[in-house]
Amino acid sequence: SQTKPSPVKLYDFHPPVEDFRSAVLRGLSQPQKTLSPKFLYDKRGSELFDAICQLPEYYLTRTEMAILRTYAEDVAAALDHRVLVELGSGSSQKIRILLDAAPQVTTYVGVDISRQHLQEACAALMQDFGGLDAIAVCADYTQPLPIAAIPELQNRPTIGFFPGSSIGNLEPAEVISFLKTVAVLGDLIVGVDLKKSAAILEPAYDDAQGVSAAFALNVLERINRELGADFDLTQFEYRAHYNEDQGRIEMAIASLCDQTVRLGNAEISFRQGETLRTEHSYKYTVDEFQLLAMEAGFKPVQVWTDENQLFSLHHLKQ
Ligand code: AVJ
Repeated sequence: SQTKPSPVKLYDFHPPVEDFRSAVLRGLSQPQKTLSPKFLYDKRGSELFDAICQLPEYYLTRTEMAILRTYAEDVAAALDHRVLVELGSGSSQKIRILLDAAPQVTTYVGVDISRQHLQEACAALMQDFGGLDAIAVCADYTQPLPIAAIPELQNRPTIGFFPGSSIGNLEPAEVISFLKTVAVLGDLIVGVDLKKSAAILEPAYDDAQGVSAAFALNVLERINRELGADFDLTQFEYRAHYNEDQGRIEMAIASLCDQTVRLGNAEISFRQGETLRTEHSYKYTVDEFQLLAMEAGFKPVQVWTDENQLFSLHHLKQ
């Protein structure tokens, strides 16, 4: 059957792409070698992350979806007639649960730095939800949203949707500044992973099939391919440890020997056992996250969780 291409309106703010080479060189020159988690998501990395979301050990995605389905009516009521603004438009499945339950929502705005993925997601939503206007905003949502330049967001009540515990990659102090930045959206629905035992957390981040390890180690392959480095992947291993004091999973790549890696003209040395940090994934109790939200000026009004208290979905108001 012929389908007409949906006219997706695009506001393109041309988010600057940080120079991968300089970011990697800078990160690998620090005493604690560090890479930003955003570099994990090249094409292969995004595929591996999708695979992580299907793992039996990775409870986050399926639990958040179950919460959305269970409390769809309540969440739909929280959306009211607002313009629904999704920060990071990767979770089409989740937004669909919300839109199914909230036919009164007539405008969806997806904000993402990946232009093509975003436009495709918006087009698909317009095809599947009759009467829905889906607007693509290509921008970095960690930076102040230029809402003055988006007529659909002006003089209309909005609500931000930030699922998946993506907020867990931020340090707690960064969470506060991030929430202050997105406060222009008014209300917020945020998915946050809950604190729980290391016996559940560690396998979720270091699964039996080795997908989490492949996801982290893929960044070394990316550096080899894109920056002409010579990381020998057999000489590194992935580690995920729950730091209970800090309330975070610490993900890193450890060097299995003393070695020197060439990166273009630079040389990077690793001692045996030295780590390269790839991610922190923070976990919060409901109270801890509500306190952070209050420090950013939000009023926590509602929280939905699953019966096993694995995951939380917060409704924050201005
Ligand atoms: C995308 C940040 C929510 O921390 O659970 C999953 C990333 N890394 N397994 C998480 C991740 C390894 C994920 N977030």
